[in-house]
Amino acid sequence: MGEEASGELQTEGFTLMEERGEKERGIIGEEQEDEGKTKGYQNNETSPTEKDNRVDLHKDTQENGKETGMEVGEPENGTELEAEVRVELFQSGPDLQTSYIQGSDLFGYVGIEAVLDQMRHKTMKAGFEFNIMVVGQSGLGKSTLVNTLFKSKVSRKSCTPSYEEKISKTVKLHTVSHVIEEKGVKMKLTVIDTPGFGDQINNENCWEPIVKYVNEQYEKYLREELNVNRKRRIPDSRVHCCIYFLPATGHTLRPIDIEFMKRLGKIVSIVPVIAKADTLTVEERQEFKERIRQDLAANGIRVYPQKEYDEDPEERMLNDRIRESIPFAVVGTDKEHQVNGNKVLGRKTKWGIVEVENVAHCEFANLRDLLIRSHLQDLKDVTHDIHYESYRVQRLNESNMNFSELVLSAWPLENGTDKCETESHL
Ligand SMILES: Nc1nc2c(ncn2[C@@H]2O[C@H](COP(=O)(O)OP(=O)(O)OP(=O)(O)O)[C@@H](O)[C@H]2O)c(=O)[nH]1
Ligand SMILES: [Mg+2]
Repeated sequence: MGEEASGELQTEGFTLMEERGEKERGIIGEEQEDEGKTKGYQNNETSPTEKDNRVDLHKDTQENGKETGMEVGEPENGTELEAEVRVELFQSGPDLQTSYIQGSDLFGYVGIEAVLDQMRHKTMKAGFEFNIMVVGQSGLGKSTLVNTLFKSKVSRKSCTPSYEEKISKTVKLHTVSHVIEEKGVKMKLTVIDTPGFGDQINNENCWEPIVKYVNEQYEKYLREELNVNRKRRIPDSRVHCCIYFLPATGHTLRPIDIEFMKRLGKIVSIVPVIAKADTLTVEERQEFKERIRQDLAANGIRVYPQKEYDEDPEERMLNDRIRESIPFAVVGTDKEHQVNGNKVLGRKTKWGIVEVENVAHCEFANLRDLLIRSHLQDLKDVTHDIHYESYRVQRLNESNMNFSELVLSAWPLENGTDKCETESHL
């Protein structure tokens, strides 16, 4: 706790899940490679049609195949393979035995879907990382919201009951991590709390430390990737989501909000929220939300989830609903109160208790669900496939594909994270 760590997240003893693309390729690729090795697979040239209709099996795989099928579930009647299945009995020697058997005679179920179980198992073993950053003007409740997130259902289990943190003004980049385990799946949730910005008389370039931090994490990842002896799983400290706090003014976006989101929206997934939403009436909140959406569109600001990354109509429908309710009007607290015999996180006022996790009171639960329940993997994918990819392309172009130069050159952002404090509640 409170350990100065030069911005480096503590990942020892915790293995990371690779990003979606890598993971799928990794797992499937690995399995195939292993099979090839252990079963003496020989890659014979075949026509594409032959390949399509062929299932390659090792001598004793017929039984294994059946076993796997049994585990996952029996095939439905009438689903036997129509096409002829060519079974090749492989031998490690140069002689290759080949025999032809009708698919329906042999089996009706190959068991490919078992790959899902394999992927699940691997993910459960490896766990994964998710990093959220909170940004906004000083006093808007960023640190309080971080605490709320950790005290809410996301990590109630992992919090010591007596853990009470006095929230004070944040003066430097501060990362807090929890390992949350649910049904055997481990997630390391890291929240990067930033000091309030925009408090100076001259706020020119006040977003620079944030841009720098985000890029530094991409740079770290890139260097690990380019390493000759790279780690099997690269530690991922990249910012998967940036929650941007808007003051509940009820007016329009301020120039500083526009400037910040325009810049950051290009390098990270931004989720804007209305801070201290309990200070707005229901009508004011609705009107303000509407006005912000108009301002975002008018200024060409790209916030998450972006339309162009929707993968199919189903995802579009889900994301449209989110886009209609963005920015989420949130309330944060570090206190629990008794309501109808239950302990709830809330803000006590003279008029009653604002329950933070109650969707009728505020949209904190919607934000939490978006981050953790519904879009966690998508946020990681967008970070890896879009934002990190652009950074990577730009860096490699800059160094003119000269990997050694990139790997050996001095760390350009060396001093960037030395003001960062890492705290872990593991
Ligand atoms: N009314 C209301 N007050 C809040 C809310 N969240 C936090 N506060 C209060 O606002 C004050 C500032 O909260 P912080 O969480 O320290 O704000 P911050 O954004 O981290 O500020 P810096 O660390 O200076 O950047 C505290 O007194 C909180 O109790 C909220 O949702 N509603
Ligand atoms: Mg703070």
